[in-house]
Order: sequence, then C-alpha cells, then structure tokens
Amino acid sequence: MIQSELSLRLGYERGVAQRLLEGTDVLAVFGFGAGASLPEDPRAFRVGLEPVGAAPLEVWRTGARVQCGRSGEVAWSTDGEQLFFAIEADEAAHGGIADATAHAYRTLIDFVRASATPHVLRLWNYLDAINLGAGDGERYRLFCSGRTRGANGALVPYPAATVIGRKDGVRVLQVYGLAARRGGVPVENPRQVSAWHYPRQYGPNAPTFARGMLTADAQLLVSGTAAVVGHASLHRDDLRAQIEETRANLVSLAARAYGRARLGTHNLLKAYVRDPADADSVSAIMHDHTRPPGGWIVLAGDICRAELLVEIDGVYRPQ
Ligand code: 3EB
Repeated sequence: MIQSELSLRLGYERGVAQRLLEGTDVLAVFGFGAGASLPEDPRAFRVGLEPVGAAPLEVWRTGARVQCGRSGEVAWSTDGEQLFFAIEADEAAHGGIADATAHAYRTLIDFVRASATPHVLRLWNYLDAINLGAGDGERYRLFCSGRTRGANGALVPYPAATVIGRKDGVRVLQVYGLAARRGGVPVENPRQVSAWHYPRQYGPNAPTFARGMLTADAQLLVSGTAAVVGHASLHRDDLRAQIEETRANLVSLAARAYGRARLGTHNLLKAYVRDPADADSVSAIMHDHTRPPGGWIVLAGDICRAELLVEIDGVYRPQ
C-alpha cells in the first residue's frame, strides 16, 4: 500500500509536549488526565479522562507543514489535507448539556464546512457524569438530542465517533475531531444495527455515527466499540464476555472494511474502562492487536450505556 505523503499518522509517544510541538509536522498532541503537562498551544488538548497507569501523549503527525490558530471558540491546525479541530462548551453558560452540545456542534460544523477540509471523518466527545439522570433525562440522551439539533442534518455522511463519560466533575463538554479535504468511506458492522436506526427505547434521538470511517489512505478510524450486538447490550456484569464480544465486533468491522477477517497488528487502540481494576483484562486483547508494543492505552471512563463495562476505539491500518 502506497501511502500518500500527506497521510496522517496517529501514535502514542513518550516525551515532553512542548518539545513535540516544536515539530512543524505535528497536527495535535493530546495529554490524558489532570497530571498531563501541556503548553498553551492550539494543537495541545487535555482529555479529561485519567489514564490507568502512566499514559504517554497521543501525537498526530502529518507529512507536511502545519499551520494552527484559534477562530472564536475553535482551536485548529491543518496541513491543507487534514484538519484537527477542538472546542470546549461550558454547560452552565449554555443552559445545560443538550444546549451546550448543540452549540458545540453548530460552531464546529460552521468552522469545518468553511475550511478547505470540509469532510468530518472522526469525532471524540467527552462529558462529565454521562449516565446521570433517568430514562430520557439521562445526560447521554440529552447529549444525543443536542447533537442532532446542532448538526441539523449537516453531518452527512455520519462520521465515526466516540462518546465517553468523564468522572472529573467538570461540566464542560469536550469535542475534538479530524476532518479532511477528501471524504472517507463510512463502514458499518454487519453484527450491529446502524446506530442511527436504534429503536426508541434508547432515547428520542438516535446516536449519529458510523461504526468506522475508511480514510483516503485506507486507514480505518474505528468508533467506540462495545458489547453491542444488533442493538442490544450483551453480557451484563460479565467483563470477560463483554471483552470477547467487543473483540468480535472489531474483527467484524475490519473484515467489512478490508475484506478479510484478520486484524493486522500495526494498529492504535484506546480502551475506556468503567472500573480501573478491569484495565489488565482489557489490555490483553489490545496487546494482541498492536505491534510494536505501545500501541494502546487504557483510560478510566464511563460508557454511554450504564450496563457496558468497556469500550475500545482506535485506528486499524492495512497490513
Ligand atoms: C454503541 O455501540 C456504544 O453516541 O456517538 C459508541 C460510539 C457509542 C459512539 C455515539 C455511542 C457513540 O452504541 C455507544
């Protein structure tokens, strides 16, 4: 596979963020948790999820020179081919999580669509206390309603996405993502009902994301993947079984994208565990899928359905 010179490489690196950001080919650097040391830079973003164990930095590198800045509330960087963008929306300032989400999506979409890189490929969303509230009042469902309202039909095709709950008590929605000059190809998982077709029981506004997005250089951006088959959560209270079901979903998605039911090993994965004590069990599956070592991290985060214990996202690469 010939990779275009402008292709993006996501990786985990140990180092000092300030130093890494001196690289003119660095699109973004992510630190995880309160302890990460990050400089003031539009390309530096702190994810408010605590790592389980020591976390490296996540670094997005391109093959070309990067420009960056802030436009209103949006922090951004681009090499002309792909765009990193991020926003944080204070819930109280917008009257709650739903309106803060609608605001964040409206603002981001306006910015990205006006850019030379208008195709949103991938979104990550982090909010505090995601499972708080009963029934349709659960904060995840309110987030989904705000997303639908803010996107207003403009996020088509749906990007790949992750939505995870923070436990930091900070009522600020964090959204960041990747857009590109060339659109990707959305990939659905034959084992799972497409999220936008979820039945009413999961909330009034179905989640709007693709299970995966194949980029122009054949990387598969994998959405948050959990033990969901059809539309149902399986294996309540059974961590091992949820891990195996998640693995089956990842294999199935990669098979759909690449035409073979085999995962390569040069992948980049991230797991979110509701209980940090589950990190070791989850690490085993990621270790199988990533070589050289260091291709995965585990973060403490709540999954958007209260019965789910683990979720995995990442990037698969053609082998
Ligand atoms: C699932 O399969 C698990 O609301 O954008 C995973 C990834 C999940 C993204 C979203 C939700 C979202 O439905 C939950």
